[in-house]
Amino acid sequence: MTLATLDLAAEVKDILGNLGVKPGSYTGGTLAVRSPVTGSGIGRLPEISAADAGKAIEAAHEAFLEWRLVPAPRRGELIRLLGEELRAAKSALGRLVSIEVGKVTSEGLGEVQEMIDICDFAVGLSRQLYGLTIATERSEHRMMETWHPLGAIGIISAFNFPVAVWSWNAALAIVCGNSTVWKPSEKTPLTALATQAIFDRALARFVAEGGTAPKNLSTLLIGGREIGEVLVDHEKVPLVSATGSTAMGRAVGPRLARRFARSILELGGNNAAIVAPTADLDLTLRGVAFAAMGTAGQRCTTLRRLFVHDSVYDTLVPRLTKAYQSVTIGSPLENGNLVGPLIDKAAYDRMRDALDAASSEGGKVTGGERVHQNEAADAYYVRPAIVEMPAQTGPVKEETFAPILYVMKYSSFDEALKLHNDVPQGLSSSIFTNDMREAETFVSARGSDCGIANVNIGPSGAEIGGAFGGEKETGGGRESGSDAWKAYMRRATNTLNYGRTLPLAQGVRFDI
Ligand code: UN1
Repeated sequence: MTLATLDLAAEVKDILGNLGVKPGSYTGGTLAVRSPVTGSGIGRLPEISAADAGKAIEAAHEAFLEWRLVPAPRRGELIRLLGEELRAAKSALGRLVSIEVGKVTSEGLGEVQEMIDICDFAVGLSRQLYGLTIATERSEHRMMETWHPLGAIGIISAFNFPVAVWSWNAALAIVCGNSTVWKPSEKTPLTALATQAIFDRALARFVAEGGTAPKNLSTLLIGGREIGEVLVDHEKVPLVSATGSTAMGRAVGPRLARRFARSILELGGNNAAIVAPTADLDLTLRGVAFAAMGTAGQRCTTLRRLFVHDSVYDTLVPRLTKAYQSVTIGSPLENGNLVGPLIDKAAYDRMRDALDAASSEGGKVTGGERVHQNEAADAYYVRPAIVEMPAQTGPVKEETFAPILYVMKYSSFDEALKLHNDVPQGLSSSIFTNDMREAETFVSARGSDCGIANVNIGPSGAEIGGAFGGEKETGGGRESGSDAWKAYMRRATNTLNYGRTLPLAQGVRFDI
């Protein structure tokens, strides 16, 4: 089937119907959604007003007041059911992700798998929300810490992981005893509607099993930037987890700080890999290809800068360039294609601007041209671009959300490390080497300055078990695994006196 004859609006209607989404929530409204696969319209969603968004947040706060009283392992049962519902919906929701974002089939399904994985993680976590007992200097006293639910948690997500990012936040926030309020990207509200319907089904099962759960535990707000602002400014929202560009983070961060609310910021990345003289070049080639071209270069963790040692440069770079020229680009719904479309024309324009800027800095560009425009004039398929740069200048220091890989030559490891860290962003990184000194140095205090540092795998495609996030302009937030759950709770330090005297700390006397 060619792109021109695909009827995605009809298929979307079927998928949403099967997942339990009512037609009124995606037809006849003001928010128009296009599929990047064909460029054609697939929905028009009614948007919430700012006043109603404020009321919905109040209701989410009320839900929190009840939900925090439910024991954590019981809260975990709801997330276990969510995981079951997601397993049942995996192929439909994965397909919808592919249609709405343009991800190739295995990546659309992989995104839903990531949701299932975090649910499993959160279920285990629901029995492990623990604090420490700490030695006290006072006799017959005990000091301990307790972790308590925080409130209605705001979630602002980006188009590129339209549902997984919600689940990383929501699964943890909910087992931690919070309610959630979600403002998805305006580019991907249909997958959000589907996810909300799946959540509602899990909640209904939980209640049918005899569980107690408030309405409005998970709220979805469909709307534009002003709705995001209501969420960010609402006094009943103690934490907002926001994923998107550094520009978005610069707008959101100070607004939250002004009212002393917490933030988890997951902003831009400008991820690099170093290819050392001892690297296994077959493995490197595959690792680089997936990390740089996968998801059409639209992951926060996409590989954007490659530092290749001069002893292997002439072996690796021509092979890589060949891979770029032969990679299959086309409908993400067709098996065999590895690179789908960019999200929209604006993304394509930014890619072209970055390539022009790179050329004027002396870069040698291969690829970057549009393909399939005769079949679908409003869809933006591009050949991934590889750019050999004389130095790390101009657009190389910026995040362009497109498949552009800047390649640079290095001769000493220390020089490569310095260049690696010499960008404003600090999300993910990797080194391909079989020299253990280099590998260990890369992950040490004087190595990569990123939140994620890998050896012999690319920077993208993280599992949910580790904490996800980065440093510097990436925003510093951590989501998903490890102890990221602590961000969704408030810590109290408790000192309990079980004696009959009142010794004061630090030897202070106050005898009345
Ligand atoms: C993102 O691009 O917003 O590590 C998240 C990865 C995925 C998540 C990326 N697990 O590539």
